[in-house]
Amino acid sequence: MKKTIYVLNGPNLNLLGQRQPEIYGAETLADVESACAQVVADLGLQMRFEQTNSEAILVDLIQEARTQADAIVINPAAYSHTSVAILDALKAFDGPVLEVHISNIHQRESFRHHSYVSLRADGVIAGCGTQGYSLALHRVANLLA
Ligand code: CA2
Repeated sequence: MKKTIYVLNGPNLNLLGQRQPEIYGAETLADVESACAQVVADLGLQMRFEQTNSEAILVDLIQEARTQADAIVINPAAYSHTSVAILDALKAFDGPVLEVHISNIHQRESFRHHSYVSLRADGVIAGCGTQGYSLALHRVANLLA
């Protein structure tokens, strides 16, 4: 049975590739999903890839992952910097959690420097562009092996 990775994306990431390419690059979220699907297949894993603008839906997906997933790769977007609810949900998940930020949040406004999610994440990748998802999936595969 293949292990399952939930790849979760927070608010406004549906706009990837449409605005601010100098910060987030030119790839769309559909491009990121395709790249992740290829990596996951190469690693012998399976994934569910989701994006939502809703904090509540993100919490629901993380709760669902408790029984349906072996690991989580999450770009919580702006909720990284605000959401104790997402942190609490991730704390109830037993497997590896990798946090991804496309941009280097530490090089940006000070309010982006702190992430609640990092308190739970087993690893954080920031500033590697959309390649960060692939890096996170490789790390997850190592942690699950
Ligand atoms: O660098 C990242 O991946 C972020 O998680 C992206 C979030 C931002 O709030 C975090 O501080 C860092 C924003 C995602 C919004 O993405 C857009 C993409 C194109 C156009 C507008 C927004």
